Amino acid sequence: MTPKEDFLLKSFPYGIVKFGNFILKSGVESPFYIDLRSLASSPQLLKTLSNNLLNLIDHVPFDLICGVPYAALPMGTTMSLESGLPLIIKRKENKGYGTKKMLEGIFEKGQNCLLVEDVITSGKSLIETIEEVEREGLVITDIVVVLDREQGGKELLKSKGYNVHTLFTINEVIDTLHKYNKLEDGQVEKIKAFLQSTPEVKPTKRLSYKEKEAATTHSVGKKLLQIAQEKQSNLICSADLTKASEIVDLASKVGDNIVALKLHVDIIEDFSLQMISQLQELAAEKKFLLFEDRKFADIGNTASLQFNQGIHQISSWADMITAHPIGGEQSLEVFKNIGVVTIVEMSSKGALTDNHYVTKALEVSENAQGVMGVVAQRKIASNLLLFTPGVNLASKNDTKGQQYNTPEYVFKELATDFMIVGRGIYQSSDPQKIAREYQQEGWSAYLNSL
Ligand code: 5BU
Repeated sequence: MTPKEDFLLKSFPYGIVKFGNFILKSGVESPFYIDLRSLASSPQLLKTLSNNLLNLIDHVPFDLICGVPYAALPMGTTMSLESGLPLIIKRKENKGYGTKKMLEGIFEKGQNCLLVEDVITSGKSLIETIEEVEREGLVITDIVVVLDREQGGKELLKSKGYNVHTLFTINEVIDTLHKYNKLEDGQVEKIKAFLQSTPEVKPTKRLSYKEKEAATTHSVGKKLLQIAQEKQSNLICSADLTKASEIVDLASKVGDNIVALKLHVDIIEDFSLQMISQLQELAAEKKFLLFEDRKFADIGNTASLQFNQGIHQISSWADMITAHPIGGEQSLEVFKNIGVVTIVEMSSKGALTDNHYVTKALEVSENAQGVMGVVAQRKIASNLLLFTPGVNLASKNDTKGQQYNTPEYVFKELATDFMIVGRGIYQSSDPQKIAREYQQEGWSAYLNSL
């Protein structure tokens, strides 16, 4: 057994490779997930690993070590202790107060900093980190990485002039685990097939609304897609106004440009079913759906009561509703004869919807009857429709944590199907005109993304 094999076998019980279905940051579904954070639970393994990493770059001169948070922080720290070279700490986010520094520790502009990373996949997130460190005046020439998922990252960085030194490749890991009976033949075949067929950077062709309409079995999903094509719009206006008359007025102004009007009925001071009748008339005349953004989040029985009873009588008029999948599949199946859109990821800063939550939330949403789509801020590997709020042409954020993207970004980069715009429209002095602008922007961004 080679020392590398010995290291892998000793690390395996710490759960560094997990098998199942995982959604990666890019939205790609992977049959395995690498997580090296637990290695810190074995000081001996961490030390061995860090010395192996130092050996990989023993010919490279550098002044500082910086581990990319979080997985590589203990590795960087151990490398610093073993080599005697100083460490700097990179923040994941700017604190927003105090010195607002991205890097903590003592360094001088022009010093050469070795970056330490746990896994390299497409290389895109590493490039972002490099840019952040370089912005502080440090020089980066070399990056040392524990595991290469062999999906183009190393080549991408090389093309930008960086040397990437990797300790293991994913194929080496899989082969070693297989050789020592930690993985069955079937699992190995599945993983190898995935590695060969689905490079992370492979652009996935996005389906047109017409193709999606043919593929979807959800009647409300079909209807929404038909309206989108007919009106050449993928715009949902969020009418977050507190007076019934203002909402009806807004709906009459933007109705021609939207596919759905999104409401928060619980913020309306003078809510009445009469207001709803007025909106329904406008919806029929101007062809849009009524979308209640109620964000149900309780056990099925309570959610059912909130949906069917109370003064809002949501089930009697809404075409679509939003719900959190946090209560599990059955809690979502109480919404009958309606389009359910689940929230798998939120747009607000610091939202708890991390990768793990998104993976599980998507799984619940796909399995639950009646779900037509999801709300997220990322590309999703799913046949469900994707709805993206947090869109604004003029702002980047608000003062309460909202974060905005442009229509171009959400259609091109996230391959969303529908964008949701609130204040960008209803706070404008001319909502009709601005809604037309969002409609045109959204539609051309969609066409360009095909
Ligand atoms: P804005 O005014 O464009 O920021 O409004 C966005 C709307 O979308 C608002 O009604 C939010 O409640 C809603 N929203 C969101 O902004 N971000 C999310 O992640 C989810 C909903 Br879920």
